[in-house]
Amino acid sequence: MSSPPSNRPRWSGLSTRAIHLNYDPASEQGALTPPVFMTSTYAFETAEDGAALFRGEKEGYVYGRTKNPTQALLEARLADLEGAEAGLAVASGMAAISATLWTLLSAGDLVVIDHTLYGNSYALFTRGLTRFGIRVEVADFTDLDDIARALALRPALIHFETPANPNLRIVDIAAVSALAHAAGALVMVDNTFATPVLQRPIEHGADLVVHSATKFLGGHGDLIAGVLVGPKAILDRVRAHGLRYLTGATVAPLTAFLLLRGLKTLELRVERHSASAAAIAELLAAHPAVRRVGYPGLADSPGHAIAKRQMSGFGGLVSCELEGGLEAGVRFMNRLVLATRAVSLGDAETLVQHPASMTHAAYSAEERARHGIGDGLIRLSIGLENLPDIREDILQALDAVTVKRTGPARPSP
Ligand code: 4LM
Repeated sequence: MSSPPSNRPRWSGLSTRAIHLNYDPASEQGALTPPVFMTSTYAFETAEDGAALFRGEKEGYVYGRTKNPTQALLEARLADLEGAEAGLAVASGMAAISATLWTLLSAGDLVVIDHTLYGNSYALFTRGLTRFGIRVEVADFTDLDDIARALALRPALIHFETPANPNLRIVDIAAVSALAHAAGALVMVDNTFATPVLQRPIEHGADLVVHSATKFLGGHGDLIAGVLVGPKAILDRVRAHGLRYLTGATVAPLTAFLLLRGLKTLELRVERHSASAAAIAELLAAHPAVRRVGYPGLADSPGHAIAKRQMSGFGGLVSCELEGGLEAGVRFMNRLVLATRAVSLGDAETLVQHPASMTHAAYSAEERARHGIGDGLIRLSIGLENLPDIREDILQALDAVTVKRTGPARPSP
């Protein structure tokens, strides 16, 4: 694949860079769309060349488990969008997190995590790493005193999500990063819910950013992939160890191509997801059947002031608890017609799921209760359908579960 065309300016617009960065059609016979390199291995000109590539004395492609030109273009664009030095694309979000942890941590090290994470991320830390002698401390990252307590234990790394899955809690990236750096810890942030369109954690002091690219980055519910971006020295190590032999979790060239395509419309899509989600959050907050709404864009939500500082919009996810609790929540989900009952998020389709029994089932019931993931919590990923249709679907399902008032009917005027 071509190197950055030297005669082009460095565009400032996020979509412009997502569409054009590091590719010049002239270098590929005029092809508008970058070719997909469907190859597993690469020819060495001479045996000596091959040996030099293996020793790392020569730059180039060797074998598709660690690098492919389609993947390299994707990685350059992802790093650029997040304001990072380097990027790495892998087979899933879980692969991005695990390849990083297996590379950076050793037995005896301590990691501090926020208590509200995607269920399998939480399981990887608390049930997976701990089997190999890595210690894990859970803290409340919205409470700086609790973080200070955990940082006094001298972790090698801290990890959190903001907005967090599933309840959209907001963590102050700048404040937490400053405390962690003072304690000598690396800061890793899962930016899946916000995407670089709305939030770039490295600008606020984070060292490493991971994504489930399965979600908004891909955007069409047709791929599984993950991303890590950060300093080149760390990314080189994760590629050479975490990807090459600790996980072998390579992204397929065709998946890298679909992600490059997804990035071209990322900004457009995220803006639409966010605008519709904000409207749905308002609608839910005003509805008598709804007890609580989780959406950082609501002026009275606990993380609103921090979210306004570190995000340029509030994203496409909304959570809520109904007055009738779990039972009403299940009836509400089953009544939806347009919205699809499914896990995952960031797709064109509006999706609805029940975290306690689905994405966060890896937490014990006691952990969920302690960590603010209520049994009645419902998570909506607001899609790209027209807002009046999404609205109508949600309203009809809410009306079906609204407890009808008993007593005499109001006299007609
Ligand atoms: C879901 N989430 O919530 P892969 N980080 C975050 C996530 O939400 C996820 C991953 C990592 C959901 C999947 C079913 C914040 C996943 C893991 O699924 O391995 O690409 O990403 O619905």
